Amino acid sequence: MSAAETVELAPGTFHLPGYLSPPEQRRVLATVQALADGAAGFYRPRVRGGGFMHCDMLCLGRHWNARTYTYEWQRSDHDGLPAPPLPLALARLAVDAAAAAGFTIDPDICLVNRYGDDGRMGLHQDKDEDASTLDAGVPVVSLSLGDSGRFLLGGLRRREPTTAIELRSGDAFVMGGPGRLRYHGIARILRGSGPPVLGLRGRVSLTFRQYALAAGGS
Ligand SMILES: O=C(O)CCC(=O)C(=O)O
Repeated sequence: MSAAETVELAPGTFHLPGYLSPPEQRRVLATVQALADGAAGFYRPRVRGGGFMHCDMLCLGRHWNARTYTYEWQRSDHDGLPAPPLPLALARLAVDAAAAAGFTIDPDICLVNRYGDDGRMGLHQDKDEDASTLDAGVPVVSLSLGDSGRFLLGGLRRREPTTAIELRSGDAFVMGGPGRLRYHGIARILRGSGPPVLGLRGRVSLTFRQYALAAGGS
């Protein structure tokens, strides 16, 4: 990890530019690509209104069901396969990024999002984890790879104004404590802005979460 700075943008909301070094980015991407090549790879989720999301997803540890907005062990809204386990090496990166922002997390879920040139994600809160972690403010930690994403950071209510932040390849972002339930989204992908050496077209983000405070919480 090579974070030169930790920028607190709002209470509990931290941007860690350049958190992953180029070799670390390559390692994380290689891990994601190996998982993507497995039986339960990326797929395009369909949300409860019937439309498709504007990114592909690959859920590790637990699967996030885009129809029910709940976590489950199998991808019941897609192919019924079990969610692949979350590799320890990835989880450790999230633990360390959280610690750099002053938080602790024992991540057991990672949602990997893959955005093409026209990828985006609407403004939303991450609130489908168990109340025990939400109430404790256990953070969501994200890592970005490839092209930059224009990240929108809002407040605790949807109608509050948003601030745009460019998340570049290698950046980490942490929302915990009073920032845990802030609205956020991805407005657009800045095509061709990623480091050429990574060889990734588009953007990949990994967002780590802890489902419940008690180990093995259901
Ligand atoms: O791609 C990102 O950086 C944000 C992803 C996100 O908001 C989410 O997975 O909930």
